Amino acid sequence: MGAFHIEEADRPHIVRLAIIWVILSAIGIVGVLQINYPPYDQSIQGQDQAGTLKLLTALATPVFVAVVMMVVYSAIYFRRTTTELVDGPPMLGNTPVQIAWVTISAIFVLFLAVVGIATLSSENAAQLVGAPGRSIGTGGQTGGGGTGDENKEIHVQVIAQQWYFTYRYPDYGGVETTHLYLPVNHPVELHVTSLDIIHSFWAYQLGVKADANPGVDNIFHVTPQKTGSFQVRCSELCGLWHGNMVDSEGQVVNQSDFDTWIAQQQQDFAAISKVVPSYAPYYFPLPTVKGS
Ligand SMILES: [Cu+2]
Repeated sequence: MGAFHIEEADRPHIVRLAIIWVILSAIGIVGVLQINYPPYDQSIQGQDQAGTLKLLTALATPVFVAVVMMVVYSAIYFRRTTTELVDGPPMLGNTPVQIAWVTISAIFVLFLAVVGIATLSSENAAQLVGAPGRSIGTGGQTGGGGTGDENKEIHVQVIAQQWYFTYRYPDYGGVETTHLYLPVNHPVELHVTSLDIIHSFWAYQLGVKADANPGVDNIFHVTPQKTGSFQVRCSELCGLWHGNMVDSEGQVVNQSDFDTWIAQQQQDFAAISKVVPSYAPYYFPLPTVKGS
């Protein structure tokens, strides 16, 4: 019991460990900051997630280095050379060690809490988790914040079922497709639902993962900021062909390509859109569309 005391013989070890720790931590932090973190930057929201992951990895690096360093160092310098078993000095009741332990841990945890709260309260995170009860097809101004057509969110209904996704565009007469097309730099409001059992819509590169529950209109926001293809898969085990709910043909395209594509879709869908409402949570695709 009593004051923390460092044996004279231990000082070189402590100095050496401190130097090794600082050097390896610095190298480690520089190294992990070079990594391109998932879900990358195809959408503004995905970029935020990647930034948070990068920060947390950098913060964890000194802790990881300290643990590995002490294990390796101890294995090298303090390995048992005699057959005699000797207990080390007891740590229980060592007040300075306890205070240091609690203080350092508390600083880490509080810092992470502040970073986490700041990230979650940011506009982009708020967009991504969405707000319940918003009606669709009314030209809602959520997320984009602007009043002009440029910033008006495009609504897309994501309909999951065993075993594929269908997408409907209520702003364009409810046209329907099995591959998700989105224009670049344009806020999108996703309405995720399911026709049968629980699925999960996961557009990994866009940073969107949304539960698809029957009878629930789950609202998410995303703003793609890079053109290119992306993958959509189901991330909720939903039966025999769950693995079939993967689609690599999602596309983020520029505005004119999107306009051309949606015009073509509207033409193809014209006959159907006369009898099917542009949006309905109870909507079921026509049997002929299934499996296409
Ligand atoms: Cu599934």
